[in-house]
Amino acid sequence: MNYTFDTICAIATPLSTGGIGVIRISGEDAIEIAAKIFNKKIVPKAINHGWIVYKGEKIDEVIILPFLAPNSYTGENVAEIQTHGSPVVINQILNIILENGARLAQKGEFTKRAFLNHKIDLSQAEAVLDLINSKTQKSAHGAAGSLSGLLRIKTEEIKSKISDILGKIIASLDFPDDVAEVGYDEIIKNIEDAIYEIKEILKNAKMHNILRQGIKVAVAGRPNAGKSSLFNALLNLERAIVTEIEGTTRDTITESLEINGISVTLIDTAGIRDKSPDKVEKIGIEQSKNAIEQADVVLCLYDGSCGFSEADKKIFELANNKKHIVVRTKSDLCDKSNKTTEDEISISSKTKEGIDELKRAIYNEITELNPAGSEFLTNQRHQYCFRAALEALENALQGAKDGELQDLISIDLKAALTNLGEISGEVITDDILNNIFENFCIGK
Ligand SMILES: Nc1nc2c(ncn2[C@@H]2O[C@H](COP(=O)(O)OP(=O)(O)OP(=O)(O)O)[C@@H](O)[C@H]2O)c(=O)[nH]1
Ligand SMILES: [Mg+2]
Repeated sequence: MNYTFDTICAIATPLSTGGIGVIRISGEDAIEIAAKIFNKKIVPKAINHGWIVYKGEKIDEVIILPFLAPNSYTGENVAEIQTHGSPVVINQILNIILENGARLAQKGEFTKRAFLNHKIDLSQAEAVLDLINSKTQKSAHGAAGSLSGLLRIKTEEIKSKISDILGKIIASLDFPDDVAEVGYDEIIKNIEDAIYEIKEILKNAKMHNILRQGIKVAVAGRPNAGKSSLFNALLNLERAIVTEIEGTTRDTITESLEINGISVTLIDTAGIRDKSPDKVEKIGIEQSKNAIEQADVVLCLYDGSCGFSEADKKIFELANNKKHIVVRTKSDLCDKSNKTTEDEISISSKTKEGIDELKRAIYNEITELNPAGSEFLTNQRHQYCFRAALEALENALQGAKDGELQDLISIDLKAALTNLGEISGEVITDDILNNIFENFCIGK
């Protein structure tokens, strides 16, 4: 792969009014370009305080932090300019930098350069994105673990187990007179160890995806079942309109909350009924069905004060093929012993009875509780690589158990190493690289 490293620049902070704004310049000419627009000499490794000057006019009082290659985020010369946080001023300074020879960075180009200049591996670059996008403390913790290299270290450990045995096999094949053939027991033991480690990581894959992306929970049921009341109770906020009139909620409403460190998008839906909905309600009902379709978990509500009916059953059937929790509402109005199903949860949005139990049930529904599993985060690309490596190792293991020629076993072991090498980016194609960095924002 050939890359040209010209000098790039971008605004690194959100473009809105704030205390400060940061513009980053990276590349061979970064310090030189910063010096051209600054009213003082730039001293390396120092905090430089002065003014950005353009055509003799003072533009903004700034601080410039110069980092000399290779001791910077990108591994190149970097100048970080801290301006006052006015979008107008920040844009003006960016334009002046562009006029002086830098090019506008593409999405994720700073982090891509950090990877290409061997400052971080690919799993760490991806962790930067996860950390920026973290919605909860738990996902930030996992992303920070990956950023600090925990995923890389774990992958390296597995790779070294495979490399050890592969090295011995190759040595005995290349120098049959000097090196004895490796015992099949030893080969089997090493492969089994590597397989075990990979399976342990993949066990947490679902949890990692949930931590990274959050989940969607839809509140569904007949009109007046108490959906909006429960929606408000879960949010602890009077967000949705609640009345005794059937068909109060017309549109789906979405809000975010956190349950035990998981980001949840909660969706209140319009009550579903067959009888006499008007045109607007009909559209709402269609939206409700879509929301159920797209949700990870559906809360199926029925009005406990009226009892379970055929109409409730019909709605619950819409959620049959996905994770759902049956919720009996208005428990303050009804006899608690009168349950329809064993594992339903009785709640009252009025007295808040059962709300915490319901939150726990949502959490249990989506996670196999494994607190140790969030030390680092894997994404779908890593999981794909681990699965491919696992498949190759299982082939190798079968071969070893069958006493196959070690030459053939080594082919599968090499394939597993290649798959694992893709995680850190040591084996990588341009397409994969571009895909990864496309998800970043400009300036990172
Ligand atoms: N006593 C009592 N009343 C409740 C409870 N939950 C909801 N209600 C009442 O039931 C009625 C309907 O509640 P909503 O939350 O608007 O019901 P909904 O399912 O959103 O109804 P639609 O939006 O019309 O589909 C309102 O009068 C609420 O005050 C509860 O836990 N206890
Ligand atoms: Mg409602």
